[in-house]
Amino acid sequence: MKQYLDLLQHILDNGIKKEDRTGTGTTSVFGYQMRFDLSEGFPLVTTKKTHLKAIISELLWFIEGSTDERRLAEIHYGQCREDIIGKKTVWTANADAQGKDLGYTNTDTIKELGPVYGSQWRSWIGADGKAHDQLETVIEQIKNNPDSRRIILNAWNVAEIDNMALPPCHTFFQFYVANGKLSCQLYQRSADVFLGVPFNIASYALLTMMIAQVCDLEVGDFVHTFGDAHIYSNHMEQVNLQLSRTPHKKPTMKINPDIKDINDFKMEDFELVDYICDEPIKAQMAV
Ligand code: UFP
Repeated sequence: MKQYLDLLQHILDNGIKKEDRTGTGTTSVFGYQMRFDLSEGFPLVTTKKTHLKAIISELLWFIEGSTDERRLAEIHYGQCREDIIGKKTVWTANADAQGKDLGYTNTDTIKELGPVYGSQWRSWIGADGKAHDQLETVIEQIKNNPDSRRIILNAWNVAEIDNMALPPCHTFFQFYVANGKLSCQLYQRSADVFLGVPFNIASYALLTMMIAQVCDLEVGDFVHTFGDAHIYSNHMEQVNLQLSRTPHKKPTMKINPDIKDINDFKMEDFELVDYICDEPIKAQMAV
């Protein structure tokens, strides 16, 4: 994952120090692009151990259309809600901070986040009051009109941004079909490059693989385009440690080939093989 280390180095070399919403302070660049050929292996960062389970469960949770953080915990831990009380996910802090502030239900067993990704992906409410299933539409377009230049899923629903516990960071993505291969480009408006981006790369790589499979296509490229790409000031030591490491060979992601409907994927349909990685590096998430 040289591309990822190059991005960290690029920010260290060219970034500008800025204040931010969380009060932590960042070094950032505006505008950057990475490209991963998905046929060369699965782009999971190898220079620190990265937990794929959190990535897969979050993606399945988006696909399910849920906006309840406790449902994500159920998928992640494979247990029912009473058994996962107190167990955290990557969204718990946001549910307990901004979600609560917005007045959403926040108990041990329900933690509402407002109309975040799941809601926008599967039921964007249009001016006509009808729910639009953007994910289903994208898949239908890839299958039936693959040359279209309009195969887009947009999570940035302007009218609902203020009601979300966290406005979408991975905001807008587009698919492209050529030579029997499916490519995906994501525009990420805001990126915590040390903690968030390894997740975001793996998540969209996986989504592209899943959609390619249900559309009977091979995988092409994942193109990752950034707006504000930042390193938080309290992640600098961790970034330098990671940059001192040498990337290992990419692992391989095996997906159960029998799944032909995007709604049918389960945790157990994914197997990561040959993941050789370095020790995890802990860091505080800015909320
Ligand atoms: N962030 C990511 N990736 C994500 C996600 C959040 O990098 O998938 F959900 C980071 C980016 C930023 C913060 O540091 O979370 C969101 O803050 P803001 O809305 O102020 O950009």
